[in-house]
Amino acid sequence: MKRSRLIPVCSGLAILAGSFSFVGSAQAVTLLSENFEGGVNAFGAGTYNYSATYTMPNLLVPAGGLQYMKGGAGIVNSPSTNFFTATGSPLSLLVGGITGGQIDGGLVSYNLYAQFSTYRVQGDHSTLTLQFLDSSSSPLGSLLTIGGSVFASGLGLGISGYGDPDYTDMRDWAADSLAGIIPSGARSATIQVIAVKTAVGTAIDGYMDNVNVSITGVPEPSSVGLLALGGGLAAWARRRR
Ligand SMILES: [Ca+2]
Ligand SMILES: [Ca+2]
Repeated sequence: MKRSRLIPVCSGLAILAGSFSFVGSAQAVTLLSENFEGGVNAFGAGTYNYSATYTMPNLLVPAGGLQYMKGGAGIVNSPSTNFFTATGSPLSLLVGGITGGQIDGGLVSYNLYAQFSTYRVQGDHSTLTLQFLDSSSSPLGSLLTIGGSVFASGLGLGISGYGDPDYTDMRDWAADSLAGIIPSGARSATIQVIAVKTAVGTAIDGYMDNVNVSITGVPEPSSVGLLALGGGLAAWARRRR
């Protein structure tokens, strides 16, 4: 499910970096990293122990550890939704030396990553969402999401006979990710989990683990570099004619 638009941008910048000077150096900054191993977590959400065998072992990289996030209590035999907003949201994007100029120049990328599972075949699921906001804290661009209903319904059905012998339809864990360029004008971002239960059962079993949201800035071309770039492009255009 890897969806990335970074490759053409990165290769283009690599070509430029080989020819022109840049201010600063590339930097990757983690906005949020949560493995749900602590007594409290960034979403203020409850956790289950893997040893409870409500789901399959998480052997992904990074591995699941001892605990994962659950979706909380729902309404008995009724569809239910819980929202968990990451502590500190909206989180500033002007961190680790990243500037508004870099963002507005299309030079800062985001990467959204999390691991997902669910309980048996009830259809419960969690979605990790990222919403960029402008300097007035108004939403900018579309809501970015990973996980969710379709992803959860595509999870494998585990190893027959694992854990509780009654649970022959437990779900595997799988990672989903999304990467792209932060929209011009963005200055902060809200990270949220939406946990949804179908009409079946009681608990909202949208399971998540190892959430990681990072942004990576590519240095702005220096003014000298821009002048050289402009001259180079003009010369290139003349040659084309
Ligand atoms: Ca964990
Ligand atoms: Ca459930």
